[in-house]
This record gives sequence, structure tokens and C-alpha cells, in this order.
Amino acid sequence: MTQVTNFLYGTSGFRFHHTILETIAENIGEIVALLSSFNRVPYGIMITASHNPHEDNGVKIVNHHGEMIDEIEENIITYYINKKDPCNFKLGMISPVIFIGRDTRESGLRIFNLIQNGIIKFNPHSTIYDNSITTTPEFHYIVAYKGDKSYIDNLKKLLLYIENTQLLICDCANGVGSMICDELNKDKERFRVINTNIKNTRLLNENCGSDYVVNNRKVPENKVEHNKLYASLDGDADRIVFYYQKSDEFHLLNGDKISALIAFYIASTLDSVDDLNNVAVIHTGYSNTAFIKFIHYLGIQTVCTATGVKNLHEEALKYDISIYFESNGHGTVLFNKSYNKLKTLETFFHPTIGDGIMDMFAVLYILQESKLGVEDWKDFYTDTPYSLFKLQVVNKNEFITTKDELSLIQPNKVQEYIDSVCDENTRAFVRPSGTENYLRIYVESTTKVKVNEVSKQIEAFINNFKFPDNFQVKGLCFEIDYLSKNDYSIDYFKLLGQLTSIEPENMSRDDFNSFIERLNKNHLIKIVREKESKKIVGSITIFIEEKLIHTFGKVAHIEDVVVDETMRGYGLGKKLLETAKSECNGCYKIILDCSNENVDFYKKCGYEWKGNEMALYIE
Ligand code: G16
Repeated sequence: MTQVTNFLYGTSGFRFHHTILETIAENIGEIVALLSSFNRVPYGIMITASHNPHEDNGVKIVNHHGEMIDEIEENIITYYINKKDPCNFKLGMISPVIFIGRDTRESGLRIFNLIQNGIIKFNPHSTIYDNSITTTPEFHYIVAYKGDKSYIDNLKKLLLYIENTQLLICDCANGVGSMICDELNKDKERFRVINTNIKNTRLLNENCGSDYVVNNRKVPENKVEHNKLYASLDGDADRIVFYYQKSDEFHLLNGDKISALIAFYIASTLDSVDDLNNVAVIHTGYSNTAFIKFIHYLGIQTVCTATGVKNLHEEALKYDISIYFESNGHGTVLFNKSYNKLKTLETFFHPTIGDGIMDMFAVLYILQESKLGVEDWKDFYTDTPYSLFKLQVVNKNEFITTKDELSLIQPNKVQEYIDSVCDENTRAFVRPSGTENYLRIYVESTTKVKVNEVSKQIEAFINNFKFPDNFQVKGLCFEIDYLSKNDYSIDYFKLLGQLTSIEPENMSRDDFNSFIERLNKNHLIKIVREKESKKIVGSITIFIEEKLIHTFGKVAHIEDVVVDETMRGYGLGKKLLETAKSECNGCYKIILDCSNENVDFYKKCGYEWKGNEMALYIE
């Protein structure tokens, strides 16, 4: 198991293997109690790892409005958990009030007790409401209304609007959602439920649940019934996706399709184009291009944000009506302005967070009101071929994206590669998951063949990718990396100018870029960068020559070794030679030419004198 040295509040809270979470659970209790005391408001702590495997656990922290906490609070909590510095708050103004809920995971009770210890340690007079086993949306509801409104009664009211729920089979992912469904079906079976075994906690999300269905594009194992409409919840019931199997074909109606259905209903219910002007569909980069085109066709604007409903929710606050869903089925609709014609629809959506069960009923209600069949809904648009897959890497946090997560800032070589394999009809992006120890890779293109080809290329490139080598000398930090398009700079050219004549004024960015594109496994340039100034202070070129002699032997040639004159004495030349050697795997020798004054240096680096260099200068 990977050891965590820096705990990050990810896409949806802290989430790790339960044994790791247990090491910080008490601290989580302490800091949330401190926030409650300082801000004089209750907070909620939901213990869940949602779609993750049963051995994982996590916490999602909820503010007194029943919303996800904001980035500032995430940062305060993260800072405290990592114990960089003791918090500097004035303590004990009021006793903390904390609501705690948990999903069905085996580790949940243990983590509850640890969190409780932390709260009591902070203030023994704290009020702790134990909400026991609950779904994430129900928990948010409880914190929002402080127990004044019953979540179950609200769901029962919604069911009254739907004439026929019998057509539905709800997959509860063997998670806590099944408790809510059982409650709704108590006096009369309103809809069928499958995967409801919460006693065997190992079955949670196992071959079932929304993530399984989306990733495997199939009905949960052993549950196939043809021509039935299914809906799958995830482990804490805050997501939903629909699907059905007809003959051999599996049809997925994911978060995009749910969003499209709601947008269609709103567009056809509101009278004027003016009303639609302040309606928006908020989505992430995983949303399909065909879906975006459909929404624009309805006359509704779209906005793309980073993954995580917290990001979509923040954007959603800006419009009169915001339909926000992630493709994975996580989302809701915010009505910041009420419309008479949409009064009933409004009641179907959770006010602060995605709710799989409420969204499930909203879909049934809209299909009924619009007199649409499931096939009609499916036929709104056809997805452009895409693939979404995950890839294990040593440290996903070495991959840093832009704010919208659609491209990588680091490692820029990976982004350059992605750009080079995409064309005007192909888009792809890579981002580290905020809930699992994986990278997620998304590729979309006009044909399945192209999607598969690009997916494989990106996967292979990342698997073989070597990260910059970091090291410190005399208090300065350096990294050795491959020269990339981002390195087009006068400083780099000046560095090369210390070696020989160079004409930067005749070297355009485009020419530089195509030079970089021509570099390959047999022609590499590596550079040393001083990390604080980000200045390139050394460079080396490596050629690998493939021969017939020595039975297809390979010889490496080293060229253009240069270290900035202000950086001599840091051992950078030696470092560059070592790096070059590590790139020459499979070569039987490395050769280089040098001037007389550098002979001793190369000797110290293990090189020996061998013959003479000859040159013929050609005009
Ligand atoms: C959480 C977030 C979602 C997000 C999902 C996957 O869902 O609430 O908004 O889409 O994680 O995130 P990532 O790609 O960063 O792993 P859940 O249902 O697991 O809480």
C-alpha cells in the first residue's frame, strides 16, 4: 500500500484505504470541531468512499447549509491534517455541533469513533448527532434542514407524481441506497431493486453500481433482463445512470443523457427564448461533443468546469436555472429563480448536492410528462466514439493540469505527445483522479478505430515516460528533463551560444517546434534546469547510432555538452553525462569529441582517450 505523505482534500474529500484514513480521522474530528466552534455553526462529516472499493473509506465535509465546504475551508482542514503548523484560531467560543453519518462500509464505525474522539478532545461539551448509516444526499438534507424535514417523506411525495414506476429496476450497488429504496417499497413494491446485500460489505460496488456499468458498459453481473429499464446507484447513492439491453446491444443513458433530458423538458416548457437566456448546462471535459451540440441546438448555453460536483455547483450558482451533471451520473438542477411552469419539477432536485434517487425519480417524471419513450430519449443524439480508462502510475500527483483539467501543465512532454497524436477531430486529456490512485485518460474521435489507436498510444507513452530527475547541490534545486517546445527561449539559445555560434534571430518558434517534433529515441536533448529561476543551465545531445557491426550493435554519440558559466562548480556536467549514460541502454560504447582543456574532466567521468578527431568543414 502506498504511504501517504501529503494528505490532499481530493475531488470529494479525503479518500484512501481505510487504514490510512484511520491515521487522520481523529485530526479530522478536531479541526471540524474547531471550525464549528470558531464559525459558530454546525458542520457535517459524512464517512464514505462512495464508488471506491469496499476497503477504502473517506470523509466528505458538509457546511451548515448542507453544501460541500468551499475551497478555503478545504485548505484550512488540509493544512491542519498535514500538521505543517498548529492552527492559530481563538478557541472555544461556543461548543461545536457536529452531525456525523456513514455508509455501510465495515470500517465506518471505527472511523466514526476516531472522529468522535477528536471532537471530544477539542471540546468535551461538543454536541454530536450520530446519524448512523445514511446516504450522502440524505445526510446533506439532514444537515441542511437540521432534522426539520424528513428526507424519506419528501421522496414519498415525489413518488406520488409518477404513475408507473414499475418499469424500473434499481441496482443499489449493494450499498446504503438499498435502505432508502426498501423504505420506499415497504408498504407496496413501487419499483424493483437488485444488489441490495449490505450485510456482506465486501459486495459493495462489486460487479454492480453506476461506475461498474459506465466503465464496463454492461448490465451488472447475472442480472440481464432484456428490454427493461435499469438505473444504477453508486455506493453512497449520490449518482445514477440509466441503461437497457436490447438484443445484443447495451444502451447507456449516462449523466449527459440525463442532463439532455432535463434541458429538453425545460426548453420545451418555458415560453420564450428570453427565459432560456439565463439557463445553463454545466458539465466537465468528459461530456461528449454530441451532447454539447444537442444542448446548443436547444438554445441553451454550456459551461465546462473541472471534475467534481463542487466545481459544477459553484458555477451553477450564476444562472437562473443550472442543470449540472457529470457524465458519470453525478449532479442536480439548481433553480435560483422559480418558474411557475417548473414548480413541480423543481421539487425533484436536491437543493445542495447530486442525489441518485431524486434524480432517478426526476427522469421518470420527465419521461411521463413529455410522453417520451426510453428509445426516444436515447435517440436525442448518438455519442461520438470515446474511451475513458484509468492507468496506474507511481505518483499521480506528478501530473498537474490546467484549471479546467483539459491539458497537462506538467509533465509538459506528455501534453506535447497528446497534442501530437490528436488532430482536429480528436480530443484527449489526462488528469489525476481525486478519489483513486489512478490517472484518468479520455479520448474522443470520429471513429472507434481512431479512439483505440490514440488511447493505446497515450497509454504506452505514459507507461514509458521518465520523470525529470531532481537533485540538490549547495542549496540549489535542479531538475534534468527532456528539451521540449516550452523551452523555446532566448536564455536557452544564449546558453548554447557559450558553446559555439548561434543565431536566435533566425530561429523561429515554429522551426524550433518542428525540430522538437523530429527528436526521437535515437536523438535526444536533455537539459538541466535550476528550479527556482526555471532557467536552463545545462544541455547535452545524445545520438544513438544503430550499426550492422557488432551484430546490430549500438553506439551512442554525445554532442553539445554545455553548462552555464555562472553555474560551474555544481557538478552539472558530470550529472549530464550520467543522465546520457542512462539513456544509452543497449549501447556498447559512448563516444564524444572534446577540446584539449576538457580531456581531464572527461577522464574524471570515466572516459578514456581513443584516437583522433577529424573534421571536414563543408560550406
Ligand atoms: C466523486 C465526486 C464526483 C467525481 C467523482 C470522480 O464522486 O463527487 O464529482 O466525478 O468523484 O472523481 P475523480 O475522477 O477525481 O476520481 P463520488 O460519487 O465517488 O463521491
